[in-house]
Order: sequence, then structure tokens, then C-alpha cells
Amino acid sequence: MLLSHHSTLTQFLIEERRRHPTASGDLNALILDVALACKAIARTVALGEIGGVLGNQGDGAAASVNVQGETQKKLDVVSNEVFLQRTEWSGLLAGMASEEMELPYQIPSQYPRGKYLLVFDPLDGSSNIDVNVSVGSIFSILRAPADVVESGRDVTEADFFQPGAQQCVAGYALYGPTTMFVLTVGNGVNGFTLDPNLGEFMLTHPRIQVPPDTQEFAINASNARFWEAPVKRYVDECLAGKTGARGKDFNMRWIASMVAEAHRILMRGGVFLYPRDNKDPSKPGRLRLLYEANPVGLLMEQAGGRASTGREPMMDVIPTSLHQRIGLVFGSKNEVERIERYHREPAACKDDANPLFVERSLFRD
Ligand code: AFP
Repeated sequence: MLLSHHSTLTQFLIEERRRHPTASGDLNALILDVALACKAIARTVALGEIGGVLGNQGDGAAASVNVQGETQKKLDVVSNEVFLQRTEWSGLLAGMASEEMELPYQIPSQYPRGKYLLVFDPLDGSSNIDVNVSVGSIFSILRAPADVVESGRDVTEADFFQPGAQQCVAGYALYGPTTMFVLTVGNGVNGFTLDPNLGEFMLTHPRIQVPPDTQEFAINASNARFWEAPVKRYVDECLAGKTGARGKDFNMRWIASMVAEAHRILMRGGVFLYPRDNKDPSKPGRLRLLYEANPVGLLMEQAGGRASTGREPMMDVIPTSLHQRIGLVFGSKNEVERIERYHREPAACKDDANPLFVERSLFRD
């Protein structure tokens, strides 16, 4: 087929920008630089062992560990380098932060500095990379504080401590059977599929909406013994299916690659839970706020879904550290609101013998 009827990412961004006549085009240029980084990572991921990039980082001795205390894959490091290399020169950034770097990244002195901050997880789900399961890159663009832009000073961690609602742009690339780029610039969510022959992301999924209800939940059930009561209640009710309080059967998924889970939920609904649990008191959740929960959370909210800590809207959380972890629930709005309601309700009565107290919701909804 010679002519594609799909818009390119560039065309989409230019048409979006017409909604902001005073826009300089800087944000569009930055998004396209990020998209190029994702295309480069897609190509490297697709090569796999042929490219010699599988396995753990480190010279065969003890695998290196990132700031998270997690084993670093070669592709984690390669992907991080690609993000830096494809964006640092642009004059659009005041600084960057990444899952793979302990401290904020300062733009090298040979490049001009700009007004945006780029925050990213260069390769999420990388524990799956050696077994050829879909992985992704997640990114978020914030405005740098005015004094950073005016003075050109180095960025500090505190410059990134902005609530998710203040993100200008959020998105992910999914390296799956097809490579996709899913993006919000604050006016809904749009999905683009990479045409490898053109090397272009083509608009294939305009104005994505998350169905408000679902019968599919995603959680790592091996952590069940560490869950807090509201999460136990929610999952138990899903497992009880037709015979229980929900009156309908549920399906369960767990890919251990959040980008893949998020994409499935954007496409057909569902709910994802990696809640705060009692597994490791030093880690109030596994996922990181700035470059995982916030960008995915904004996408969900922009697509009519909801993102929460279980106790409060994710977009309201004020970060307190660069690599802060947080409990995360997102997906179909009515399902997330149910989970939040369970967190608000008083703790279950200890007297399980009395069915009246055990069944807190007297009405089957
Ligand atoms: P990795 O990047 O270390 O594979 O972690 C992936 C992730 O951050 C997220 O994408 C998954 O949903 C979650 O962790 C999987 O966690 P479990 O390995 O505990 O299932």
C-alpha cells in the first residue's frame, strides 16, 4: 500500500500546537527527540542476543546494581545512554532524571540549557528482556523552575519534586509485537505505531479511552500475605466472582512489565495494583513515583481512567525524593474508585464469626 492514511507523530504534534498559538515549538521538538530515542531503543531491543545486549551489566563478575538496588541489565544502561545522547544537545532541557542515575543529570557545558526537565525509566520491565517479553520506556516532561531557566544553574533533586498534575507531557514506548508510542500533551491520549519501513510513528489509536468498568485485574499475587486489608478484600471479591459480592467473574493478568499492563488497560480496560504492602517497610510500594507512577497515572487520567495510591489521587502527591517508591493503583475509573472506597472504610471487624460485620457492603452493587 503506497499511501498511508495515518498522520505521522510530527503532523499530529504540529496540528496539536495550533491549539496554542503562542507555543514556541520547543515542546514538540523535545517530544520528537524522545521519540527518536525510543526508535533507537526499539531497534536495539529487537536485535536481542544478535546485538550482544542481553544479560546483566558488568564484565561477567557480579552483575552491577542500580541506585534501586536492582540488578542492572546491559539494556538498562544502553537505553539510558540513548535517552541522554538523543536529548542533551537540544538546548531544550535544564536537566534530566532517570531510574538508572542516582543524581540528576546536568546538561554538559557545551550545550545550551532550556526550560524543561525530562524524567524517564529508560527500560521498564527489563527483568523480562532475557525471556523476550514486551518491555517499554516511560517518560515525563516537567517545566523547570523559573530560577533554573533564568540563571542556567545546575538542577537539584528538589527541582523535580512537582506533583503529577504539573506534567506537561507523559508517555511511553512499548517494545512488543509492534513498537508503539503512547502520548498525552494534556489533551487526551493518542497512540502511534512504528512503521519500520518509514521509520515513523503513525497515528493508529486516536483519542484512547479507558472503559470505566472491567472484569480483569493485574496484581503480583505472590505478595498476598503482605497486602493491607482493603487490597485483600478487593482481590478476594474478584476471586469469589459470580458467587461473591461482585456478582461477576474476573480474569487475572500479571506480565511484570508495567508498560505492557498499562497498554492493555488503555486498550480494553482493567485495573493494575502494585499497592503499598508490608513486605519491606523501607519500600512503601515497588514502583517509582516520578518516572513510573506519575507518567502512567497522567495517561490513565487523560484517557478517562483513574490513578491512585489507594488513599489519594496519584496526581496530587508531592514528591519528596527523586527515586521515591509509592503504592500504585490505576485503570478503569469505577474499579479504582471502589478500591479507594475500601481504603476509606473502617478496618474489618475482628469478629469474623458475625457475618453481619464481615459483609461491610450490605448492598450488592
Ligand atoms: P523491572 O524493570 O526490574 O523488571 O521491574 C518492572 C516493574 O517495575 C514494573 O514494570 C512491573 O509491573 C513490576 O516491576 C514487576 O514487579 P514484580 O517483579 O515484583 O512482579
